[in-house]
Amino acid sequence: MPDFRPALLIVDLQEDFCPPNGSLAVANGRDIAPLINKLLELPFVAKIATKDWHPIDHVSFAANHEGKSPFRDFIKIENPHNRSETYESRLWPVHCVQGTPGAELIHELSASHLDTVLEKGTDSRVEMYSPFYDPFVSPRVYDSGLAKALSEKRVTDLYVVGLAADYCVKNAALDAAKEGFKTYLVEECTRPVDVSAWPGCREEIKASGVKIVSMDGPEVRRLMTAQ
Ligand code: VGL
Ligand code: ZN
Repeated sequence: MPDFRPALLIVDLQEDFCPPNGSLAVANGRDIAPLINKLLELPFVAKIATKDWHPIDHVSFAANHEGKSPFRDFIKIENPHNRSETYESRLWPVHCVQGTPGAELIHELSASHLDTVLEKGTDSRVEMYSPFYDPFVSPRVYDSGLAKALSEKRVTDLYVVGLAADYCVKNAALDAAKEGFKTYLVEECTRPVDVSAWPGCREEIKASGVKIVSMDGPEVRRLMTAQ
């Protein structure tokens, strides 16, 4: 039997991404907590939560760009080390500012079961949806060390859940697959910002090699019998 060393990655399950008060609340975002708590009871070799953890001058906040509106407007982000590498990124309301109540993990999450909490999006110059690294490639600006930490624990399979399905969860899953982990997105344990675009986004995630699985499917059930 090949090694099966599963890890759980809970992405950005924070107050600002949840109703009723989150500044970037994802519809029904809080409802996924009980199912994620069930996953936290299972024998993963690592249980990691990420926090979006922005400085107040973060490039993704519309408020930091005169005349720009959150959700509607985009901005060109340049690689701070190579101004010819650019891409268009969506602007957001101010959210998950370091040390504020909105940046806290939601209290419904059984946080005592976590072994690591990783902060991301801390460089004000770059957007970082993925908890692995920023989207620039020549050169990369920021690496969180997550891929290294997972390989040191000899993780083979990564189960990804959390918020938001179409941004940070998607990018976490895509990078995990790229890093060579067998990657599963547990669909009941995530919610998208943009519900109408989710079917297309879901196909894109599948096409990247990530398996979209269900709480009562074989990929989760096998964890209940794993040693
Ligand atoms: C996220 C938008 C901005 C996420 C983070 O966690 O999906 N989305 N920052
Ligand atoms: Zn953010």
